[in-house]
Amino acid sequence: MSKYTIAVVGATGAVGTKMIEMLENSTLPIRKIKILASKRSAGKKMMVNGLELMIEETTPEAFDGIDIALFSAGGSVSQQFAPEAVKRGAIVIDNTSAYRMDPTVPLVVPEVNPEALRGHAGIIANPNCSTIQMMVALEPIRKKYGLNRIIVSTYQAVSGAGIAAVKEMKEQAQQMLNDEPYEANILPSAGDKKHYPISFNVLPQIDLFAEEGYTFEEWKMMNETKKIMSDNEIKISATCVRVPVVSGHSESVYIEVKDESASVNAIKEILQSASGVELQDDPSTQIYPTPLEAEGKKETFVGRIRKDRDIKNGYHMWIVSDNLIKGAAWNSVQIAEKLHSMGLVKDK
Ligand code: NAP
Ligand code: 12T
Repeated sequence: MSKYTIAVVGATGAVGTKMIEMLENSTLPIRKIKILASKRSAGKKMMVNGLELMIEETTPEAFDGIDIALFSAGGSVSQQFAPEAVKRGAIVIDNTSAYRMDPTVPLVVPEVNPEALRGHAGIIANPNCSTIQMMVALEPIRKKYGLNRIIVSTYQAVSGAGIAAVKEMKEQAQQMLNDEPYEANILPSAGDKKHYPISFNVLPQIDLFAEEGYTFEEWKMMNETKKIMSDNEIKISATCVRVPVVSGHSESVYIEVKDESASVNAIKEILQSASGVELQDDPSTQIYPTPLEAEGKKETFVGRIRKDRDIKNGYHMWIVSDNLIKGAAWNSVQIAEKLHSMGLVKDK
């Protein structure tokens, strides 16, 4: 059996460090891991699988001899280097939004649409963190009862915006507790003009504003859902909100199923045996998912399942998962494992 040389681009970042962790525990046959970042980190060392590895600068030549490249260093880095990696024979699994809506690029959640991998032309896109966990929970329900409509409000963790954003939140919290002056320089979006503190606050903006008053994060959720579920008819609207949580996105999700035979108990039963899902739902003992308890886990947790009081076929639920694990690093490594088990990685 072949063994793979795997590159992690953005290895020093919030997502990249988790990718390395997931690779260390993966069933993939790995010959070597190569860690790439910007010029700033080149020459520094990181421990990978008990070995001290040197971080290298991301250049076109760095992809010579690479079988699989996991990208998580921002959209512009993917746009610049993913085609270079593919040219050199690597399969790229891209965690940024650069290629997600490209019709030639599969957008994959392994529990939902692994077959889409068969059509790949070198690049595979990892969906947005908020989309992934919602797909894992809703696809088993959709398979059984069909889905007309989704309305989602997110409660997103700060680690989704990178290591610097988490550092800023902790500093603000410390300063606020000490009654000291504080600054806001990153959130809601590093690329926007105005900044708000996230500590002891809630911000109804993730990423920049785009068309019709929705933010890009909201558009990503709406567009990616239709692509992953291969259903352009599904009605979906999203409101994406940042909360002062380090890791773990939570979502309040309202759905309308097609089939009138659905019930709360039947939905619970489906989720009980769904792959990648853990049902945590018992109001009588206060069992429901929280982001702190989901931290470090690969599963998507679902609870608070209720029937809407007024809308026939309407259900509400609460979906939680670690945004850096299933939302990013684990979904990417899981895609690599699927590519391997489906025989889709070329032998060098
Ligand atoms: P982060 O903590 O800020 O880390 C950024 C990483 O990118 C660092 O390793 C950094 O290396 C590297 N980098 C920056 N500029 C580079 C360049 N010009 N060439 C090569 N490497 C460069 O950010 P993060 O939270 O890990 O997120 C990284 C990217 O992943 C985001 O921009 C986003 O596109 C994507 N992401 C996707 C999801 C998802 O929903 N699936 C979730 C979070 C993030 P240095 O140490 O050298 O600066
Ligand atoms: N702005 O992968 O800020 O498109 O939490 C993921 C997370 C973009 C993405 C965030 C973002 C993405 C965030």
